Amino acid sequence: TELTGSELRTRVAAELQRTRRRSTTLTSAVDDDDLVRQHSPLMSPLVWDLAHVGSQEEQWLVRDVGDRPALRPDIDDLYDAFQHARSDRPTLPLLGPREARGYVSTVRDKVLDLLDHVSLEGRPLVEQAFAFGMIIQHEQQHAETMLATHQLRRGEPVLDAEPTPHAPDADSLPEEVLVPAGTFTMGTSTEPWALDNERPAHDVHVDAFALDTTPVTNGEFRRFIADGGYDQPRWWSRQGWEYRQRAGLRAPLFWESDGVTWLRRRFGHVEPVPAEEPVVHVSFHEAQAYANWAGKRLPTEREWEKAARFDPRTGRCLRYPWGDHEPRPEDANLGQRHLRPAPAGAYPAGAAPCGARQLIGDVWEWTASDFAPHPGFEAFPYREYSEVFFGPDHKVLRGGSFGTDAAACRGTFRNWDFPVRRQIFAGFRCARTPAPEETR
Ligand code: AVJ
Ligand code: FE
Repeated sequence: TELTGSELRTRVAAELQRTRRRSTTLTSAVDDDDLVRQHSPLMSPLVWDLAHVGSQEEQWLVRDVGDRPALRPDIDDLYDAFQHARSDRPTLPLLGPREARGYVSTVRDKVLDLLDHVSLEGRPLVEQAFAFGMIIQHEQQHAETMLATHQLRRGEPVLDAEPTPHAPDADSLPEEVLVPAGTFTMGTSTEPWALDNERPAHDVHVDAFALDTTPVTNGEFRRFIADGGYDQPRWWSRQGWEYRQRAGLRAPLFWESDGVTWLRRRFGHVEPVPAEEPVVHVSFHEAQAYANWAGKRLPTEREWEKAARFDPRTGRCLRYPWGDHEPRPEDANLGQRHLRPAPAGAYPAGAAPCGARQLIGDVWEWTASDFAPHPGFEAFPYREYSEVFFGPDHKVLRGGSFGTDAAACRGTFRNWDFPVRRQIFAGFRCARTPAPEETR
């Protein structure tokens, strides 16, 4: 459904505003010392993320789309993620908290003004307000990054959230769902704000596979730990075992044991690890080791997307597991509404046609696949968004987490990271190649 020009402008303005409220919350919850401090060498200071978001908005919307004069060309380099590693960013002459807040609000005022005047036709960058959608998604992606910084931060809790919904029929769900062999259309050529790496739509054959109905839970992961999973190289790839040894891994990040119970630190709260919640803060290597131990494997990215989008009743793909409508609160745990995953089996309304639950929201799910271009990929609007990351160094994650906003999440959305990363809100579910008699 295409929106008219004025509906589109109204929607863009509302999304910009909603997104900025989130950035403001995440950067007002702590004092100025905490904003400029580095909470982990893996992360930028929060005040860097804030001004970086403004800098990208200035470059793409004020200068490029709006063709207006530059505001702060002198700081382009400071906030270019490719110029400075995250670990070095605290040593840069960054804008302070007050200056950064002033800068992002000045940029935003210019953008809201030009949104009323600029044509939304004639250039690929503005077609269906793409550049605005890209900048909204960019700010939301940094809001998730800032949330991960909050999780790494030591100290008293400063963020609040509602409790998660229950999973009333969790006990009666099958452990796995079966997806029959066949072709489906992966990716998209029609989703207006899809990023370059989600394009174009293309047909892919996928053999029959079984997929866990829900993500692997803390309770299940504890059994892997108790069975010596972290001490047995046979479950790990060679690289995974080397990493496990080097990093001294024994449990997911943020877990600690007093020898009897496992506790976890979550946004400043120390609490018993809840058995029924999807495990989060595990690396690709830990996910893969667990899957091997369980006699299964990680799903390929194609399998994940087919499970999440293919509707065998029509032979077509949906935008989301539940259909084509935007995520509602009863469909998925998105948008930092709950600062934790919901129990496995929650969100029956968000189930995919194959019966799998929680494919969108709760935890990012590691896949077995390297980040690679879809056939026919074209970098747009810049090579540094996706293209420079293609290759065997990055594994694909799918589905979004409780920290991901709906604007930056859909059935085709692709995320990627190094296989050793654990500070992101990542978990996984397992897949399995069924025996021939199971698929008859
Ligand atoms: C798609 C989440 C891997 O955070 O590095 C933010 C998104 N790109 N700014 C990242 C992104 C540029 C990206 N990920
Ligand atoms: Fe960025």
